[in-house]
Amino acid sequence: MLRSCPVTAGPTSYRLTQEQELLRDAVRVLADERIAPRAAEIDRTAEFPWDVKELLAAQDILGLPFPTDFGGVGGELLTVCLAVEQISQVCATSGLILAVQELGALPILLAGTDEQKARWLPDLAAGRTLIAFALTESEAGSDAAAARTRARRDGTDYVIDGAKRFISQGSVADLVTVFAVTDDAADRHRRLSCFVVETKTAGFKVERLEHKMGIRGSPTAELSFSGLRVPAENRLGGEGDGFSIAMRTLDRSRPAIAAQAVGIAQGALEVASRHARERKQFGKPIGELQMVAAMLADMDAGTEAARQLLYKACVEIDAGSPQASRWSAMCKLVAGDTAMRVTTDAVQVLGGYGYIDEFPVERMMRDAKITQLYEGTQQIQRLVIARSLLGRS
Ligand code: COS
Repeated sequence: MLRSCPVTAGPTSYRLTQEQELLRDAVRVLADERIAPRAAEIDRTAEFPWDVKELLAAQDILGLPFPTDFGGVGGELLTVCLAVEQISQVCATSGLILAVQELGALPILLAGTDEQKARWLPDLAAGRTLIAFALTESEAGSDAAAARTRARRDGTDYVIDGAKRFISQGSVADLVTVFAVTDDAADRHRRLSCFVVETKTAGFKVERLEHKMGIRGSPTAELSFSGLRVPAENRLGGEGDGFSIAMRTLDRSRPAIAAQAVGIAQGALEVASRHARERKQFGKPIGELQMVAAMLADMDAGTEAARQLLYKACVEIDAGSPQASRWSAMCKLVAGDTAMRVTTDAVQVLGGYGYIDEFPVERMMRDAKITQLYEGTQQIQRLVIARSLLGRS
């Protein structure tokens, strides 16, 4: 009988290496000792935590997405995700600093020439510069191919005009990978090209920052480009390659959002478990009440299932699975929904205490929501998975 479902390719099992376990534990300690005490304030002030960025740079954590040839310390997806998970367990905004550094740089990693890599990656790997990823526009969100920002060829330059919206860390980045239309007449998936824009270039402007429900320390910017000139050497790949570069980037970047989600869920589970042991009602810790115990058990099982799917997806993607889009979409879908459910239940376990900012679970619940929205909504993840299962219609 003909198989109708995707066959799992690449390694079928994995185990964290000793190095990965050491890294995970070291990042965990750093997050607990240095980042956790800052998390509530970062959320309250909604200011980008430059001190945390410096800490991640000094500890070589921002170098994790980059190969050693270009000044990084690895480039393995699983390792990046382990670090994002541990940091997000205490502060989702801080976890996003690493995830966005990877997201913004992926177009260079995937489509850059060796010269382009040598030009930009060592500073990014050292955390001397930050990078953002600018695909989304006000009228082109899920339908990324509908972008309208233009890049017109002018001699040895391109001139970019247009605007991008919802750009994570767009206002603090030194570089932005920008997707712009170079050929309006081309097929809708061949219209876009990708450029590395230096944000100090004339014509680049941060129009405004969004006021958000969660990940409040991570600035989400609206950017505009007005007659902004970039040399043709800043184009990644060929003209018309932009949509493909964006999709291949998202295949590799969505797992880091899944890692952020798993971290948030684990953080909330830990607060709820501690509370269930300490809080007494009816003469005993509430964790001994079966209804509360069952909630905690479901939260734990769900978080672990999301984590295992994430790690497996990372290994498959790193092994070059032809099903990379499917793995990437599946882990983000499952982890994002798990984070939302687990944090909501954590608030429930804490009762009234969960609803006030004396405990971190209300922040975690607000932070969890974004993982169901960005880098493709959960509906887009389902679309990607269904297309992989059923083919395109
Ligand atoms: N890798 C490489 N190529 C890909 C690809 C991938 N993961 N996904 C699609 N493509 C290619 C297809 O092969 C197709 O090529 P051909 O025209 O040569 O056949 C082309 O791109 C168009 O693909 P498709 O028809 O699937 O494109 P759609 O316009 O239907 O869009 C979705 C597909 C919806 C999946 C895509 O637009 C998407 O991911 N949207 C969400 C965007 C997003 O996540 N935004 C958040 C930004 S970051 S915060």
